[in-house]
Amino acid sequence: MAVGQGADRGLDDIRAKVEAGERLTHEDGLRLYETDDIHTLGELANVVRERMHGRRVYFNVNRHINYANVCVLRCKFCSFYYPFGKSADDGTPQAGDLVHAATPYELTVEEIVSRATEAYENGATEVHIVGGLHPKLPFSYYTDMCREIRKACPKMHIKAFTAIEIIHFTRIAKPRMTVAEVLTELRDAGLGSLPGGGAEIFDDRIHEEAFKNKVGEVEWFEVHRTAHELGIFTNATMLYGHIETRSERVGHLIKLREHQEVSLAKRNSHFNCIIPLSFIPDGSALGNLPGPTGLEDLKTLAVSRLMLDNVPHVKAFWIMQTPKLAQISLDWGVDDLDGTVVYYDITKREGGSDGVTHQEMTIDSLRRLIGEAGCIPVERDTLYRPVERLADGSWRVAS
Ligand code: V47
Repeated sequence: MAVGQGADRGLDDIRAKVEAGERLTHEDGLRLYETDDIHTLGELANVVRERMHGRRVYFNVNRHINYANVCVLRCKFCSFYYPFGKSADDGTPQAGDLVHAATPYELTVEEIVSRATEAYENGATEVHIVGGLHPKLPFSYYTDMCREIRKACPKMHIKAFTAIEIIHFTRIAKPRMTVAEVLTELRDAGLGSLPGGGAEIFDDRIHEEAFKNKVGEVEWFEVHRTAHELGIFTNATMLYGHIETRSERVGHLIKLREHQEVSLAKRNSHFNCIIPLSFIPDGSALGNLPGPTGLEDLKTLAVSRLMLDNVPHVKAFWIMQTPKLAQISLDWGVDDLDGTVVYYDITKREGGSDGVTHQEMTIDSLRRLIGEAGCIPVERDTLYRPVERLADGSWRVAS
């Protein structure tokens, strides 16, 4: 059946499960992907989303800071990294090189704090900080960064460092530290929660082909398990639309669901949201691939909502899905938009290699996107508590 030819009755059994709140299987997930009936898929995802959140759509006022692009890894999907060990003056990629950024950079702690402070003064409630695996920066760089931001911006939530960076810190710390020790030290310095990056696709084949020198799912889950045991909330991602199959995506979502099940039952915190990241090929070593279409984006967001029945929020990161599709996705299971962002170095959809990293959405445009979609905009903090803006320009977490 082609798109638009009416309801796919073959999904009736899945509809019955969704309406009864029953868990979907791997096979159900694949059938949802394979249907051409995009409308029924959206409707089903919306049943779950409305059961959890009604018509509310959350957004946040944040600032992303990417502290360094120098990296010991060479992930094929990444156009952000500058290979550690290559001198700056031969930065232009040569024949035979994997594609990568042309210029290395690393920010000082002072520069990071100054960017965070500027964001804080402009009303940001969160700073989201990640970067490449830099072999020379000491662990104290990261703890100082958190401590100094905490001092300068007492109310701002610091969401920082993917699981991959946390594992890197355990190795560069002198003496070496455990994941729990690293997380505890960062938390003492001001870290609030962990973002979901670095998950990619939990599958050995994809790991081998696209990011084989990076730690894989065992370590990614170890970090998130430890964080949840320590009561640190985290997010989860899935990077889709490169060399993985739909079945491998569904497998990835089920692994997250199983982890979440244990965190909810036995640990002190859990995943707050899943962020499906739409692959942007431009400038990466997989730049020959076409990347996902809009319908594949919508399907992936909807299937994520339906498979991850125990994760509260599904976030569209408009930098990757585009603002227009992110708006439409609010009827395909998405209840959360990140965010005002302001600067983002890791990917850029158009003109990716022009070096311009200013990518900003104002509060008014976020509210407009959400309102026009027939939804109720709710500004939230990182932990999904509603934020109240006061007449004097300050903000507080609503009680
Ligand atoms: O870890 C890298 C991915 C991630 C590309 O937790 C790419 O709230 C698409 O994790 N095309 C970083 N994706 C972004 C991320 C994130 C974003 C917004 C919110 C949150 C959160 C987390 O982006 C990386 C990697 O998985 N990525 N290259 C690319 N070419």
